[in-house]
Amino acid sequence: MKIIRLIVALFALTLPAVPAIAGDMEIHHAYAVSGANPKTGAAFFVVHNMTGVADRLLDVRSDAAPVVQLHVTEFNSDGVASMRHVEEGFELAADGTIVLERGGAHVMLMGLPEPLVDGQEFTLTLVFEMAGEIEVTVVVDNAPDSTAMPAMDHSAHSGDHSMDHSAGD
Ligand SMILES: [Cu+2]
Repeated sequence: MKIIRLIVALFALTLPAVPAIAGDMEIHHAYAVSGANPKTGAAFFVVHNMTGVADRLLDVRSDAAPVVQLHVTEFNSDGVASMRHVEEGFELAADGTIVLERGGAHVMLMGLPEPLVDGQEFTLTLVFEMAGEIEVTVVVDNAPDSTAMPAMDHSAHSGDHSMDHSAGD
């Protein structure tokens, strides 16, 4: 009984995250946050290329802001972050993935008339070289560790640095 309930609960959690599928290009975890400057915001999503054909995310458009650009976040040797407009877009291998996430690549929204508030929705149009235009609904979620971006399995990296101190004493 407990297991069935758990499955139902998991299914319910999964429902809002059903990926938008268009031409086998899957877009997951689309959400946005307000920037430190309230006239700016950033949007994130994950693209899985299931088309079997190499592609490129050329551009992203939206009516939500006057200026919408693909950005990467780069760190200099002093660890200072800066953002760069990626005019050439992001390469997407056949069966490849593009991850836009906090602290990394993102869609930059500039000149927002109003700050982005939780629950607000807007549409992004992703422009692919091969797959064409795909519209994605983005939900604003300003929570620091947004549930819109479920934890990916990065744990594999951290587990391997097992301490060797136990052998000596
Ligand atoms: Cu940016």
